Amino acid sequence: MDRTIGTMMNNTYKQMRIIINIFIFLLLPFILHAEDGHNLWLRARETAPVEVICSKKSPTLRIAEQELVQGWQGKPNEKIELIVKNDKSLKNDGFRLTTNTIQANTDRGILYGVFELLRRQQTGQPIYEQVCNPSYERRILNHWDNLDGTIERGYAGRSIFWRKGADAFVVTETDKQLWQEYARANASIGINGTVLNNVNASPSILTADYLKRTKAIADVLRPYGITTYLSINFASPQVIGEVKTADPLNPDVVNWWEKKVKEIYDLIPDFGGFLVKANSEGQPGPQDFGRSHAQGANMLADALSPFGGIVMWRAFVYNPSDEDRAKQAYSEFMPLDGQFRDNVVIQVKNGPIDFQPREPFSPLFGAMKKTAVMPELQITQEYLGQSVHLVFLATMWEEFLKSDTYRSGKGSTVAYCTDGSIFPQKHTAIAGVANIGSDVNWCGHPFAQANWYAFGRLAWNNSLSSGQIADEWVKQTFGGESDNAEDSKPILFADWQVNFLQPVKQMMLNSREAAVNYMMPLGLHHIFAANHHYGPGPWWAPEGVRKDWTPPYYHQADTNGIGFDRTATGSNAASQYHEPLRSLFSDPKTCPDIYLLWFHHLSWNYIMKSGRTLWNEMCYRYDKGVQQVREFQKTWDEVKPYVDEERFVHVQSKLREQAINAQVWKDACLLYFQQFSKLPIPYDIERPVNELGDMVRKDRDRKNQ
Ligand code: GCV
Repeated sequence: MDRTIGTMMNNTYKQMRIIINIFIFLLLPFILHAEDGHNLWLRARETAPVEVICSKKSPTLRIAEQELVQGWQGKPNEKIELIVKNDKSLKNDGFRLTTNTIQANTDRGILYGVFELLRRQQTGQPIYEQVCNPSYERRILNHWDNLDGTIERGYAGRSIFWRKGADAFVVTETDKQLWQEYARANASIGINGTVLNNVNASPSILTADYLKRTKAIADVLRPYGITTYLSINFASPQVIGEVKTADPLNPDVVNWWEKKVKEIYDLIPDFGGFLVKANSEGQPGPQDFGRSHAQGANMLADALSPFGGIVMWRAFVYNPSDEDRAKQAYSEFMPLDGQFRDNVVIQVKNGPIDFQPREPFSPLFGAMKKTAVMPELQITQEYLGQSVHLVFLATMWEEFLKSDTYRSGKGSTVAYCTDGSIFPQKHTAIAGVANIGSDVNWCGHPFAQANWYAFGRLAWNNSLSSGQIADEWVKQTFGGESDNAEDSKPILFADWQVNFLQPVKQMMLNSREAAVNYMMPLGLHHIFAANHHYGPGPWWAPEGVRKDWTPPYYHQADTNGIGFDRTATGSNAASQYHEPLRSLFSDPKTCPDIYLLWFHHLSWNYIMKSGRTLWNEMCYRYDKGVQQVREFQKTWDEVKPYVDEERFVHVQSKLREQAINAQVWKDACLLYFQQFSKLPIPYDIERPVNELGDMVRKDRDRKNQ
């Protein structure tokens, strides 16, 4: 549902404003300067004077005023009024935008309105009277940052919040500056919360020194509208308290958490609450004491409730049992529907396994009707080339949010099932696992910044298209000023649009499908080499390792065929979906090709919708993925005149590595699976250039290092 409601305004005047706006954007000169990417999509630009009127004063409003003054690109000397006033059509931090006013119920809303206005000026989008309400009440980053400064699945340096050593608890001016820049970037895209530490949480986070540092961070983030949350370890009362158990029904445990929560709120009065990974991958939880997830979550929820805090309780659970891993979260959480307090939100990963390049949506979405459910997306590219591959994730998230669950009839998309449109939930939220670290450009790969940006934009408006997000991001990140060392002639916008914006946008929009093609086409999943989740490892299955951590568990390749049978003849995970999906997924003839091997084990000679055999189709898809990356390289080389040297060279070298890796993926998977199919790789596609034995050996040697 598009939440922006265009209203009123004389049409001719409106059209004039649009034309003036676009005209101003078109006139912007392009002069190239070397850039290290630290300024993200908020790069300094040529601005005009503006007069800002605001009768109320607050730190957030002061920032809003400053942003307008520093970023104004509209008509010089225009007057803009910021009005904090109750308006029933505004939800949470929503705002009403007109050409000369920004009105909101909250100071945060004003700040978001300012950033929206500036974004429209910078990207040439029209400004007219509109109400813009956020899709989700809480739009939260999850940092998997450890207290020693490392980041689990982080590929862009060390934590910006935590470090070990003598100065672990010293808050420097440099720290504060970085936290402020981080907060500003988040505010500019509507993110309003952050969980500062890893879900694999150290109990120490709740000790005095860490809470003091958390307060220092929260104080810097607050004026930017960012609420602070922490991940907690369920066994904390036992580990750092004097309590003999962590049983959620034990009065001493309840008492310990109540006191701890009070201590936190004394330091941070607007603290958001806890994120909990319990009884998952070795983390402690209520089941250690024979209690359910609901009993564990509710105990924490009751402690937080007097202060307005919430619990985000993760549904990422799976045991080394015989039950298909894809089924386990649903099996465990569905019976608990209706048992959770209204300040508990169940945080569910987009897919039923684990952030794979492609998964169908988790069947929990829309199924839990009496419990608040929030999506968890992964911005850090754990399974999508980390900070080496250019993969724009907005297309994946758009596919996910627009997936129809059919739970309340046709059109019950994941977006509507989670944003309050269908089910009344006291709190709505969405989380993204951050890709941010201490690297100068924050995210490692210059294009990985686009994924942080896309998460924020979709969290604000879950109906935005990935095309629009890419368009905005490219304009703000590469448009505007530039200073081409080879040729200092100004670049015309029309020229830039055709020769840079369009091809780069297209490359971004194709990039996720390319990654799926060269890594795991046709519904294949989790066939990575051990643990690092980067390169291929369809062969990896050492003795003694949990079966559901090894690729053969997922691809099930044998001489008869390939794929995981999740129909009634297999694990029957398909039955967890609502009709018509259950039937659609269960029949290979109607199952979409993109999920075919997720739901079916099919013979190598199975005839696909394309008319090709499964084996041939697989070969073509792998090959296509490699060709797509080769095309990205050409695209990037061709846009050289329009990018500063620093970012051009950086991306060019990343794309070279991606092309090499894509080739390895194709060769490894095709040569490995060919041992079972015993069929030739179609003769019209490029031959493998790597030996299977070498790739397996390299993988083994790397692990032994
Ligand atoms: C934080 C996957 C990742 C783990 C991560 C886990 C989770 O298993 O590989 O690094 O742990 O998901 O989401 O809890």
